[in-house]
Parts: sequence; C-alpha cells; structure tokens
Amino acid sequence: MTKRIAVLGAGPSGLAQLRAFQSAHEKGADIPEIVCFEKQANWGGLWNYTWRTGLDQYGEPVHGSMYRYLWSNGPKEGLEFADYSFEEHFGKQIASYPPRAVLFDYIEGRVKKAGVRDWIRFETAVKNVSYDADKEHGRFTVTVRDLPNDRTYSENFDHVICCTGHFSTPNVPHFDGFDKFPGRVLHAHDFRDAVEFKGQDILIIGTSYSAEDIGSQCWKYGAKSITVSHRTAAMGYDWPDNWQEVPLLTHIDGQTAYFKDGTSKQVDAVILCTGYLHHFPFMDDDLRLHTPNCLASNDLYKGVAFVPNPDLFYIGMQDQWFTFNMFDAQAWWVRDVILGRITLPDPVALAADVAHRQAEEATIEDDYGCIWYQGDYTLELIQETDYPTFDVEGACQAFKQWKGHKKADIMTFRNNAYRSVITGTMAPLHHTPWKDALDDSLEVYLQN
Ligand code: FAD
Ligand code: NA7
Repeated sequence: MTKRIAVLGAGPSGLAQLRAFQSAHEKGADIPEIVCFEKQANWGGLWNYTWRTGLDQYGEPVHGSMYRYLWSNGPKEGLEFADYSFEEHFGKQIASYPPRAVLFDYIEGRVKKAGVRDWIRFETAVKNVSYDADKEHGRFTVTVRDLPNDRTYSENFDHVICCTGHFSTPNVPHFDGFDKFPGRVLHAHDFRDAVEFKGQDILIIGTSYSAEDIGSQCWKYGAKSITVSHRTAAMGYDWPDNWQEVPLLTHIDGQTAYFKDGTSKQVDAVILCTGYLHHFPFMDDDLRLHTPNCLASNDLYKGVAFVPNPDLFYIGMQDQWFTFNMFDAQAWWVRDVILGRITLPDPVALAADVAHRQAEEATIEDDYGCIWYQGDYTLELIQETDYPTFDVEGACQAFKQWKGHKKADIMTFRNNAYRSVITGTMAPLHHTPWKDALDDSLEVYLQN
C-alpha cells in the first residue's frame, strides 16, 4: 500500500520537502503520494507578498509578515540552494542582498523546474490534525477547509510534515496608554509600506531583525526620527543622527512615550517589533510543538522529528541564520526517514538528542557561535543524505563578513558582495547603494 504524506504549507520549507521527494523520484526511487496543503493562493510562504493585513478574504489570519522594499537581511551566499544556484536561475551571478521579489523568483524557479505544483492544494487551510495509534495505516487525520468552496473535508496520512512557519503570529505585549494613543500602534506583522511613516517620529519596541530593518526602511523612506526601545540591550550600531536607542517603554501618556531611564519622547506611531509565536492551533494537543524561537527547539530530534510522536515532523522551526539551505538539509533528512533510508532510534535516544543540542546551545557565547552552531547542524544533516554538500564553512565566513559590514556601517552593509559557496563566483557590487535604490523591482535589481 502506498504511503500518503501530508506537507502543511508551501513556503520555502514545504517547497524544500516537495523538491526532496521529487529529487529522489528523479533518481529512480519509489516515493509515497504527497499532498501539500497551502492556505494562500500561491507558493513562496512569507516571500509571497500580500498587501493584506488582519484577516484575508476568507476570514483566515493573513500569513504574510513581509513588507514592500524588503531586501534580504543577510547575504544570499548564506542561503543559496546547493542543487540550484543563483547563476543557474538568473543566467548570471547577481548582487548579494536581493529584494523580496528577486528571492521569490529564485525560490519559485527551482520548484517550477521540479514540476511539483500539482502536488499542492492551494487556498486550502489546515484546520485540524489528529492521530489514532490503533489504526494500521493512515493514522493521521488532516482536516482542511477548501476556502473558495467553503467546504471542509478530511483525509488520512501516514506522516505529517508541518512547514507552516513561525514568523506569522505576532507576539504583542501591552503597554499602558496604548488604548488612548492617538496614532497608529501596530506589530511588525502588519507593517507594509514605510512611506506611511514619512515625516513622522516613530517609536520601535524590540532590537532584533524586524526592529533594525523596519527602522532602516522608515529612515530610508523619510521618517523624521526613529527611537528604538530595548528590553535587554541596545543594538549599538552607529545609527544616523535622527536615531536614538532608549531603555524599555514604561507607558505612553497622550503622544508622549516614557522610558525606564525617566526620559520621554513625543511620537506619532508605535511599531512593535517584538517577535512571533510558534503557533499551531490546528494541531491536536498531543501533536503541538511548544518552543521558543531558538536554535535547539524543544522536542525535535535532529531538529525535525517530533519526539512525542516521530511519525510527525516539523521543518524550519529554529531561529534562523541559515534558511533555505537548512530547510533543504532538514527536508532531505525527513524524506530519508520516510523512505526507510534512515532509522530513528528508541524514544530515550530521541529525547537525549534534544537535551544534548539544548545543552550545547546554552554554551554559545555570541552571534558567531550561533552561526557556526547552525552551520554545523546543517552539515550534520547533509552528511546523512544525498543533498549535494557544499562549503558550509564558507557560508559561515560570509555571515561573519556580513556582521562585520553591519558593525562598520549599518546603512551601507547591503552594498557589499560575497563569493558563492556553490559556484565559487564572486557576486558583483550592486549598481546603486541600498539607501538610494528606491525602485527595488526585479528588473531594476538585475541591471548589473
Ligand atoms: P513561511 O515562509 O512562513 O511559509 C509557511 C507557509 O505555510 C505559508 O505559505 C503559509 O501560508 C502556510 N500556512 C500557514 N498556516 C497554514 C495552515 N493552517 N494551512 C495551510 N497553510 C498554512 N529569511 C532569509 O533567509 N532572508 C531574509 O532576508 C529574511 N527576511 C525575513 C523578513 C521577515 C519580515 C520575516 C518575517 C522573515 C524573514 N526571513 C528571512 C525568514 C523566513 O522565515 C524564511 O526565509 C522562510 O520564509 C521560512 O520558510 P517557511 O516555509 O518555514 O515558513
Ligand atoms: P525576534 O528575532 O524573535 O526578536 C524579538 C525582539 O522582540 C527581541 O528584541 C526581544 O527582546 C523583543 N521583545 C519580545 N517581547 C518583548 C517585550 N515584551 N517587550 C520588549 N521587547 C520584547 O523577532 P524579529 O521579528 O525581530 O525577527 C524575526 C524574523 O523576522 C527574523 O528571522 C528575521 O529574518 C525577520 P529581547 O532581546 O528578548 O529582550
């Protein structure tokens, strides 16, 4: 009897999973029947831009957290697919920090070539996943809503691979005075166009990627001032003159924001860049992953197999330095468990692996440690499958250079270029400095 596999989500992780199975099939392997459920009308996950916020046309929470003018926040040399280089896709080497539309095109190129679109049921939202251990086959029941037809149905599967991402459901803290604040209070998840904040004094809460990049976007598109409030520590970059970093917000009175050090600032809008929740409301309680945003997620053997029930897998649930190539490493590895090429150990060993990874993460001292930790993890998985290996150390070095470039000048780091670890080619310098490049369409970006 042919096994049936459900892949939840057709973002970069889900697409990596489809490509992993297709690549085994291409090499002559018998593969199970794959059904991918995707609630949006197109693939690409977060890279599939939507103007919508809140609920979509079907009343479903909008998945998209990306915004207009978003450029890659790390060098593309750190995420390149080992089986599909940028040069293969674009017919030439391109600059190192592609805008969203360019990366979307690249992600799409590989899966178009693989011909896996027919495996995906678009506009189909997963509503429930349950498991019945007493059944011989098809122990998972996946219940979905066919959105255009407003119809609910269920199907059975032998494995479920959850690839629904974890940067979509906002973590939204409360601060006193928000209820009476006369301007906009929004979470990064709902931020779409920096032009909205032109001429405004904006307050950002948080100090990670969203804070840094949304603040930079607002600066680039003409915000009057940017004030960034931190809970733990300031980012500490050499910011432009109209930036300041302040301690945590205590409350807002009218338009005046007060901070822990007793200072205050008059602001027009507040953008909460306070991160996201791992949120899987469709999973039955015994199948739901609970983890913070970290490198060694809770309950995931080898970062993917769900320890309480290893017929279930989660891809891409870690905090991310490596992205597309790490999802590939995970997807190839999960595929090989399902194909019987890799055997999972007993439950005690599954749990011990997680404990070991978490203990190792606890010893990491800085961002460089995080980069190499995740690089080593990615390589560990690659070495256990036929995913084409690549110079992971070279990718870590590209990240190291990137961090150096950010420290040197946070508003020019995207003007740098790095060497591909897949083809060995040096990227060209981009034709226009990032801060002056207001048209970030694919056509304009590729004019090198
Ligand atoms: P996602 O891209 O989130 O895709 C998940 C998919 O699952 C979506 O298509 C969604 O519609 C679908 N889905 C969710 N719930 C359901 C459901 N119930 N039923 C059916 N389908 C469902 N990474 C980089 O490498 N470089 C960057 O520059 C970068 N910038 C980022 C900027 C922002 C603002 C954010 C939020 C993230 C950024 N990332 C970046 C990280 C990003 O997480 C990864 O690049 C990548 O998109 C993760 O892929 P994924 O498939 O795991 O998740
Ligand atoms: P992250 O990387 O999870 O960072 C969340 C930030 O929010 C971090 O600075 C936290 O501060 C801060 N935070 C969280 N809760 C609070 C409260 N209650 N008060 C103040 N500050 C808070 O999320 P991002 O959105 O920046 O990045 C996610 C992805 O999007 C990333 O992969 C990028 O590629 C794009 P802390 O340091 O914990 O004090």
